[in-house]
Amino acid sequence: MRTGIEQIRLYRVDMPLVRPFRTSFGTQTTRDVLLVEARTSDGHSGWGECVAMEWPGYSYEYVDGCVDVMTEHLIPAVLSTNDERSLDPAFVHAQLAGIRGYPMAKTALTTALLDAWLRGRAERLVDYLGAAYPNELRDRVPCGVSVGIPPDENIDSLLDEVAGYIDEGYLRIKLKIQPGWDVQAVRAVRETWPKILLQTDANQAYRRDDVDLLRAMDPYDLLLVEQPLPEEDLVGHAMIAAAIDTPVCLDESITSIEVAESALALNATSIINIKPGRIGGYVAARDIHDLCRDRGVPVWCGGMLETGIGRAANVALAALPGFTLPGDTSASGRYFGLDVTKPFVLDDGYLHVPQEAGIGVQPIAAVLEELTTWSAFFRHD
Ligand code: NPG
Repeated sequence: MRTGIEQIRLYRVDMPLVRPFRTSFGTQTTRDVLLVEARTSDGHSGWGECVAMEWPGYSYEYVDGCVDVMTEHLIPAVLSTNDERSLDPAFVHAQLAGIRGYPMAKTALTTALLDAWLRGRAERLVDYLGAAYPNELRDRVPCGVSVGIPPDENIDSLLDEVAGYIDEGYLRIKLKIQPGWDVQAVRAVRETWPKILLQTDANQAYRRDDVDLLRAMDPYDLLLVEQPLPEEDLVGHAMIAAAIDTPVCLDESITSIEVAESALALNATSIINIKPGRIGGYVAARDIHDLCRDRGVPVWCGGMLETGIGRAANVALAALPGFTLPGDTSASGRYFGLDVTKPFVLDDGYLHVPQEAGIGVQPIAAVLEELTTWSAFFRHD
């Protein structure tokens, strides 16, 4: 028999964060991470990470729901054959095409399968995604950091946290904002560091009527404001974009390449945050990158507090040439005391793209065992 999927394993891993992460949609103190392992009949293991949170605060997906849709629908669909086609990315895509939604669950599973397939071919994810740009792929990517709303809502606490990140070498600061925690935070950071690359992220916390609140941040030379309005409101984003000087960048709204096209056509966004988990995988992410590059629209790689598994794949994606802005691809130490993989370490503001085949990293078995709270496996009948 030629190589096929032998087994799919799910792991729930408890990863305490080094500090609480507060956004306009809630506070996270730990990550309940769902990892997927795809074992092949020729002995390779591929890995994918599900970026859903424990509760449906950022999107409708959440960890228990992802386990359910994987168990009941996604895994049976990809296990319906175990010949060599079962790992082929185009075949996998076709197998899942009839199941709507659940992009985070799909991304985790398809990344594990893609990683296994690439390992079998001794090919790196970055080379696979960037096949159209072989001479323009980078071997390191510039990194920004996303700074939550301080639990005490104190400007000095914010400045202390930002100072620490700047000392570590981060090249761009992103401040989480919401009405009541916006212009004063932006002003304080801008006055303390007049030259730092600075941007904001509202996670949908404003409404069309709040245009004056958003315009009040125009004097502070921001790279962009991310997702000010509810994700469905593309026209509202176009109105805001026309009314303020700071460029609008969409995140939550961009759920597919079709929405990306619509948002660009409406002038609802002039920059796009690409998160594979939000759009259903790394191939879809690459396609949005290619579209934006053709149109001269800058993109950057978002983050969802990933472990080294998701981070490795994000860093490979961010090595494509259209990723012209620093991403939310911070070092492992920004999130976790102990990562499940060899930690990603900041080098002069950059993370290095893994050099091994596939996503280029794998969990350290003893760490995975220590942190796993639940696991399950699935194979052909
Ligand atoms: O560095 O990974 C990171 C975090 C970047 O701010 C960040 N992520 O809204 O983009 C976001 C936010 C997020 C994190 C959203 C976790 C959902 C879950």
